[in-house]
Order: sequence, then structure tokens, then C-alpha cells
Amino acid sequence: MQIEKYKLEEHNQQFLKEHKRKLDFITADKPNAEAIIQKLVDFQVAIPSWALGTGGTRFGRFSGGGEPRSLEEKIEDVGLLHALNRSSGAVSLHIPWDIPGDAKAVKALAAQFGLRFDAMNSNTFQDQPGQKHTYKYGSLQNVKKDVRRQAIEHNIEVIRYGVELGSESLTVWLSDGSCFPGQLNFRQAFQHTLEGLQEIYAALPADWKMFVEYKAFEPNFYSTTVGDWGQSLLYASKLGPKAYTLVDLGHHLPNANIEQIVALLLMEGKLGGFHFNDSKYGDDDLTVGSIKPYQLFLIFNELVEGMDARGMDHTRDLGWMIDASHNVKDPLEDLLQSVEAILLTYAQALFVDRKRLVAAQQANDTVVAQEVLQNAFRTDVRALVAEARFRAGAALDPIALYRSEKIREHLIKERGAVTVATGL
Ligand SMILES: [Mn+2]
Repeated sequence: MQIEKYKLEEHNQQFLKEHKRKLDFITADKPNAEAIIQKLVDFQVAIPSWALGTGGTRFGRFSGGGEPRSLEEKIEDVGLLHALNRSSGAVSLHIPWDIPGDAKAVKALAAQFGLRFDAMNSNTFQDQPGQKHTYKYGSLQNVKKDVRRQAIEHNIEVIRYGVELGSESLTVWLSDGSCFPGQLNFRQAFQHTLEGLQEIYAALPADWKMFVEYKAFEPNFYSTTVGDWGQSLLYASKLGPKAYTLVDLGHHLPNANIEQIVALLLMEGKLGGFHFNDSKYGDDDLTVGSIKPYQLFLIFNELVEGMDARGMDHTRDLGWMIDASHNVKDPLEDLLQSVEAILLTYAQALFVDRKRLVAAQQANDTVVAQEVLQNAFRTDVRALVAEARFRAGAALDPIALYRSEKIREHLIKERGAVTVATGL
């Protein structure tokens, strides 16, 4: 389904007066508001294909109905999100869940919705039907050469699909590791993994990037072969200039200082991309900004400061993606909330008074340094983000429009009440 333009305009008319009043209030004493609104208009977040269906836990999954049954329907769903917020202009695919039957047609469909293809994701964390060798004891790290070969070839196949669709990056997340002491020789596992990554790296087109994602634990619970940012950076450094570290917010040990990790990776020119989500305990994959919004702000503060220090383009030079999916919300509403949280936090980070912060740091004035950060964090920037949406031709209140248009009901009517999105 598609949202009719006049419905969107009707919706905006209904909220416009109240919106303008709030916007006037925030822009009155913010001389750089105009520039910030433009940055918000430009900022795009990629939607992962696997977040369009209801996520599950290892205990079960409760589908909400109307979920996309094919790659084409997943693209339609991202198209809906993008029509509602004009900030979700990219989709990130996962192979083999999203193998394009007719890549040309899939590309044309995406273009119709104004979408491009962000990073391609490979999968060696589960066995696929008909697969020759099992990944039970890891993929690129495996002690058996045939298993490693299969995993390498799979990643190269993913690159090929990505090339057909116009993607420009490959994200490699490995579940490789061990569950018990003694199970693995750490050095050998690292070497095998490095050799595999080197072969995959050699298959990258010239303008592609490879993102090496790390994760502290799960599904392996004793060691992980790409366990933290140090290990990821080690691989990325050995691989070469097209390899980068990817930070997934949920992939750290509790209380890790993620903002410091981000700052140093940016300093080294080795931060490639981001997977946004939120968590209370582990890799909980909850809606962005739902649990620890201040931590997200501190991360964005480092991102903005670090990108500006290197003269980077905020919209293009890092891969921005959501990686969240769970059980209890309508996945599309959940994604609207996540994109909104990202934009709000980005706007707050743009409001940080950099000059005053640097002066406070130089003077060892801890109190003022904290004041500067918290002044920005406590600024209500919702009207600015709404204004950016309005100017881009999206809805002032995307979730309100989603509900008043009964989009989920339409999707259930179209696709059925018992659909299961491929891949989950
Ligand atoms: Mn991730």
C-alpha cells in the first residue's frame, strides 16, 4: 500500500499551527537552527530487512500479522516508513534471507520509493537448508578447511548480490567463538578468521567497504573471535584501507564506555558504521533511545565532534543503520520510534556549544563542561526534527498518521494475519 499525498497534507494541516508555535519557541534563541534543520533533512538511517517482521527471543515469537512475505514486500514496508518520515531512505539486506530473484526489478522497485541499498549482511551463524558443512563450531574460525571455504564463498556471493543492487559495503558479523575453556586455540581461531577475511576483502570492488562487527558474547559464552573493538580494529588494520570497525550499541559488556570507543576509532579513521538499538542488560535489541538516551547523546556528541574534526560528511561517510527487533511492538511503529530517537539525539549533539566546551576542558572546569553537555541534552528539539520532516515532505507526526491511516490493518488485509517475515 501507499500513503496518498493528500492524506499526508491533511494530516500536516491538522498539526501545523501547534507545530509552528513550538518551532518559533525553540528557534527564537538558537541562531544555528536553520543549519541544524538542513542537516536533519539530509540525515538518512538504513532499515534492516529483518526488523520489518516481529522479532523473537529464544523462547518464542508472537507475530503481529501483515508482515512482509518477500523481499519486494520488505522494500514496500521501508518505502512506507520513508514516506512517513523521509529519513529512512535505505535498506540493508541479509543473504540468504533476501536473495533478489530479479535484481534489476528489485532495484527499480526500491528506486520508486526513493530507497538505496545500504550494507549487505552475510550469514554464517546458522545452517541453511541443503548446506554442505555445518557452522556448529564456527565458520571462518573453524578447524576444518572445508567449512572455512564454504563461509568465504558465501561472503563473496553476498558481495555479488550487493553489486547487482548498487550496495557499496559488506558487514561481516561472525558468531564464531567458544562456549567452554579449552575448546579453541585463540591464536589459531584468529589466524583462520583473518585468512578468511583477507580472501573476502580481496573480492571487494574498489569502491566498497568491509565492516567488521564485534560482539562480546552470545551465541558463544566463553570467547568470541571478534569479541571487542580492539579485536575488530586488529582485523581491520591488518586487512587494509577498505576495512573498518562497525559498532553495534548492544554488543558491549555492561557499562562499557562506548563514546570513548567511538572517539578513538574516528581518530584512527577506522570507524565504518553504526548499528543503533538500546539495551538494559545485553544485546536486547530494544528501540533506540528507549532505555539510555543520555548514553546515546554522549555517543552522538563524540560522533559529531569527531566527524567535524576530520572534515567528514555526516550523511555519507559513516554507515548508519538500525539493528533492533523484538517481540511486543508493531515493527513499523518501533522503527519510526527508533529513527525519531536517532534524529532527536543527532540534533541535540549539534546543539552542543563546542567553543564553550573546549574552553571548559582547557580550564579543567568540570562543572561547566557538564553544563554544556547537559544544556544540549535537555533541549527539547522535537519541533526541529518535525520541521525537517515537514520540509522533506513527510508527516509531522508519523506514528499518528500510521495509526489514523490504519496501515497495519491494511497490511493484514493484503498479506494475511498469519504471515512470517522471511529470515526470522
Ligand atoms: Mn548488529
